Amino acid sequence: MSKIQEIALAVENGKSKIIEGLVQEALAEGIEPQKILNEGMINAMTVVGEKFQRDEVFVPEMLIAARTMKRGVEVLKLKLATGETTMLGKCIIGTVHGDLHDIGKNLVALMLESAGFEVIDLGVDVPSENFLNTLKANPDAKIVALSALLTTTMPAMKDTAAALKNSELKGFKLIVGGAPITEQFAQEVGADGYSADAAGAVVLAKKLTA
Ligand code: B1M
Repeated sequence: MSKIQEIALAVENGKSKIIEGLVQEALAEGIEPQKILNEGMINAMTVVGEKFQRDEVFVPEMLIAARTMKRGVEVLKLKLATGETTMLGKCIIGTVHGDLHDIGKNLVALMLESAGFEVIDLGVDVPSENFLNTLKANPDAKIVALSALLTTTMPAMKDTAAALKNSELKGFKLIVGGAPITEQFAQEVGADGYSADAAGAVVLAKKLTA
């Protein structure tokens, strides 16, 4: 079994005690951090999601898999950082109201930060007023980034986008993403951009603030 397969199995089965060692071993073997992340951990979470849909695993198993992935990402953090030093401006990020998923949002935050953005991370289950108040307190913020993982929280993303876009603050760009979000939905809610993944979110944020 390849190291990537071992990592994927560890995430799938929530083996949080061995994940750090496996990721370190993979790095020592010279496997690219992005490959460890995408082919090892993110793919494993997709498998967990599919098993959940088939009633083969339940919320506790999803939670344990998520914890395992988080520990793995901790090891990758420094390697994923590009080490850029230019300051590109402030970015406010959060997962919208009603939604507790944060792994994807954390990856976007990590990669924005490593690309040179100063990231203000509001966490998960963030009401629209929190985004708005944070933007008011940081009127120089260049990007507001919203994440949603549930179809049931897409309306909260829409409401947050409306609250931000209808505010008197105009100097920021709004970007959105998350598994159920599409380019079309992004346009519907008036976002300035959409990305399907964390790396794309950085490209987008840089383009919008250039
Ligand atoms: Co939940 N969950 N979950 N879950 N969960 C999903 C999302 C689901 C697809 C599983 C399934 O049924 N197949 C499903 C949603 C179905 C739907 O709405 N269509 C689901 C459900 C139903 C639920 C509950 C309702 C289950 C229940 O209670 N009955 C519940 C809801 C709780 C809530 O939020 N209110 C729930 C709970 C949970 C846990 C708490 C147990 C746990 C989350 C723990 C945590 O995040 N700390 C969990 C998990 C782990 C998952 C799956 C298995 C994995 C999510 C994940 O972390 N993926 C997920 C299945 C799946 O996604 N395949 C599932 C890895 C992560 C890197 O990917 O977050 O997609 P992702 O991020 C990607 C992109 O989306 C993008 O970049 C990242 C990659 O580079 N991205 C952005 C994300 N945000 C972005 C923002 C951007 C740009 C890109 O710009 C701003």
